[in-house]
Amino acid sequence: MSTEFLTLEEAAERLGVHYMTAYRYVRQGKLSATRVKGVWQVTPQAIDEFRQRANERKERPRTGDDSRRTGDYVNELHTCLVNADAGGAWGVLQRAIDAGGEIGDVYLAILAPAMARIGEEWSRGEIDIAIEHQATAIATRLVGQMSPRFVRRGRRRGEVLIGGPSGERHALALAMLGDLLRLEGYDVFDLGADTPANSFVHAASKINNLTAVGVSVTTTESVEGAIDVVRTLRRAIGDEVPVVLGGSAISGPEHAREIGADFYANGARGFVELLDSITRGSSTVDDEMARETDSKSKAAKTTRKKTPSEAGGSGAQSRRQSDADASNN
Ligand code: B12
Repeated sequence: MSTEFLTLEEAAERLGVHYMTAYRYVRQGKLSATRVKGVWQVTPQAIDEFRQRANERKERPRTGDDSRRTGDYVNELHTCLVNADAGGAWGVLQRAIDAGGEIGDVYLAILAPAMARIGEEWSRGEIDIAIEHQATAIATRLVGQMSPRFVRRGRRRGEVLIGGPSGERHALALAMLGDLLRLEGYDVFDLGADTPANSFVHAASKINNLTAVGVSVTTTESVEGAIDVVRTLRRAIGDEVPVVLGGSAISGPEHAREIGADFYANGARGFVELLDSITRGSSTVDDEMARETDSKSKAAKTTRKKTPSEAGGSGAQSRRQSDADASNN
């Protein structure tokens, strides 16, 4: 029986990571490989085992020490943000990264919960809006510093356009969402907040293989703007490209459908799962979502109008929200 071996470059390609990342996995003992005459050899089985362990890590509930630790980071970051201590805030994130946490969790389990707490304190009248603005300015700089770490080389999984409609001012959420999609190998075009409907069309028409358009709706004030974006996009580019709504002002799939969108995605990770199912079909998506994926690929050929029941795949999304995302919304 002959055993197929992959070079480390090929293994990196399969894992969708840079060669040096794959090399680090080998050095850390996370990816099994043997060195023969100076050349690393990796078996397909080792790749499968690596992926399986990575999935298990993702699914493992955050309990015990892990969650206590994450909670500490949130507390420390919150203190730095409300005290306008930008250096301290960066230090907290740096420590979380050095401790070997998943880079996506630095956003979803640390930065987003710290911001959510600031939002709650503002809404209860405990802190002045000036503190919230100052904290947001620092958080925006932190995201700018973190952003290059979310760039992934290797196979591209699709192109995604995201933005907030007119009246929507929550640009920070979009910046974080964009990075989280990049981390998964998507090319992201982020229009930022308060984008007129026609500008969504302009940007969409310039992207060759657009996988989906994501519209962020964080406050009820921007729901009208979202309706306008969906309507204008449909008129201009038909229904070939799925329009996905997300953000805390969208209550779920029904709400997204009322606005005219194809899907609702729950948080960044829900969006990634949905995009994955749109781009390649996935064994993890349930039947409902798989049907929707099928109808989407057909729609690309026939550009027929979708019925509301076909858009029901979004219901599946809401059941797959990660714990981390739950704390954001
Ligand atoms: C910073 C902030 C602001 C800043 C925004 C500046 C900026 N550059 O972004 C400023 C000061 C401008 C602001 C203004 C307002 N804000 Co404000 N703000 C916040 C705060 C504190 C943090 C937002 C943030 O970035 N969070 C981090 C991100 C990552 O979390 P997230 O927004 O939940 O995003 C996640 C998901 O929702 C999802 N998601 C988001 N967009 C999309 C899009 C798609 C397609 C998908 C799939 C997923 C998705 O993915 C993200 C990651 O998982 C939140 C508190 C909070 N809970 O977040 C309040 C909050 C959002 N704001 C709130 C309010 C009420 C307002 C104002 C109306 C206040 C006012 N009276 O003026 C205005 C509205 C302005 C407007 N028209 O948009 C409320 C919203 C309540 C609601 N749902 O209606 C919140 C929740 C505060 C609160 N607890 O009451 N705000």
